[in-house]
Amino acid sequence: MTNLASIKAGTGGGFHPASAPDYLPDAQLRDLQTQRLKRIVKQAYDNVALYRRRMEELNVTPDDIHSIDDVVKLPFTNKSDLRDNYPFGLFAAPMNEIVRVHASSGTTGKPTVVAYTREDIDVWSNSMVRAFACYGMHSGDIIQNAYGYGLFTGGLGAHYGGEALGATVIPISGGNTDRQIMIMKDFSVTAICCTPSYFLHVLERAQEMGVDIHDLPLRAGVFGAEPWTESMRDRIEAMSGIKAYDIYGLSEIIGPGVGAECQAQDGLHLFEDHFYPEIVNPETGEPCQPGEEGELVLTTLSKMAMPMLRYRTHDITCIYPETCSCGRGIRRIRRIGRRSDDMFIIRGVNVFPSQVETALLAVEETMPHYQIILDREKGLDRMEVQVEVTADVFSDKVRALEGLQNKLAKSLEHTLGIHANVRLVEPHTIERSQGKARRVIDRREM
Ligand code: DLL
Repeated sequence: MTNLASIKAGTGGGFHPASAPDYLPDAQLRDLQTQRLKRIVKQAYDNVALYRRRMEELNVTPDDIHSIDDVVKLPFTNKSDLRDNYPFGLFAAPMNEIVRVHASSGTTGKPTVVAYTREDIDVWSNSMVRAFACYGMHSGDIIQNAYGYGLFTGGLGAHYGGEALGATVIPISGGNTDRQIMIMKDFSVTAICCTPSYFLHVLERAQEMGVDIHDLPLRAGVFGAEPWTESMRDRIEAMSGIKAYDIYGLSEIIGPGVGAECQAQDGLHLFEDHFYPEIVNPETGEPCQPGEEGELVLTTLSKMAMPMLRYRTHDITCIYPETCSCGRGIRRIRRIGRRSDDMFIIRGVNVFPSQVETALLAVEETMPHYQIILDREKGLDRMEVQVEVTADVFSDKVRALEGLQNKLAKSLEHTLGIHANVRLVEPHTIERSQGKARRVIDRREM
């Protein structure tokens, strides 16, 4: 029998991560990183035309990699490289060694595809186990996994990690909030994995249903896939009595489990024996000073199916120079508050304004003046797209306007994979900018 009291207190259970590289002395960690970098650079150079070409341009071969510091000799990789080599052009392993693919969420345009060998899946699960261990989770925990299952990495990433931890995983996926609350209660769930905005919605719905989360054994939330803030954490913790932990990751690097907060809740530890971090100036690509804010660049040190050399994440953060009070030696990054590009995340789906534009302009009668307004209602993200239509259309019958509105909503849903409300506005309603158009107004309170 599981002892719920001990689980709620975060004690008991068998798993202890002391043997994980989290605690390695610095010199040993660097040795491990060096060995792995040499292997992965060779894998990339020998098997991926793009990497070989880029390295040749820089006059670098795998023989030039002597230590982890030599990572700076390597070329950068961008999201556009994945799109340009769609679908399998960056795979470094033969198809019969690739056991899984995932793809970026939400678009019917060309998604970015990522691949895993059996060994890569093990690296991923192991990173997730280390993340869960950071939160004080262990075998005996009952995990409600409300990240979406499918091409998105959230669902299966947390799922395999939870099983590898020895916990009990409930693969409920996202949505159907009333059922989520029923299961949370009836199955004595001790930890939940979902986006922080969705959990806020769960909390609000639970209140309406008369369920007080404080009375349940739930003690930890594993929240990520979108930016959130300290005030959001305070709100969640006060409303539920659980500890709300941050988890970071991106599909190109592996999925969730690239970094995780520990119980100190003061920055995210990066599992840097597998995902090597640099911070660069987002404009120039030059390295930042220690502790300085910039763009996070990651190199996968272990991923054989699809190595990523110096991947530009566009996520803005810094590396903390001090070591953590928890005793882990692996470095921490500050939580991600913003990106250096214009991508925004709504209900866990990554959206670029350019995709909205494409969807709008696919329909005649619209003008290229639009604005995206993001709001949060009862904890749920809402997206409204305001778009100017020609004067002719606007003076038309209501029926015609409704027809156009529906057409646009359908086009958006088809391109983005999520619903958006469309509001047609008269010509010249949307503010014209002097420089960069302000496409996105984010009114979501974090
Ligand atoms: O969102 C992987 C994931 C799943 C992470 C579940 C955590 C939990 P992508 O869909 O490829 O992968 O989106 C990656 O989401 O570059 C960040 O901009 C953003 N992001 C992910 N986690 C966080 C976080 C998954 N904890 C992109 N805080 C990343 C802020 C986050 N932003």
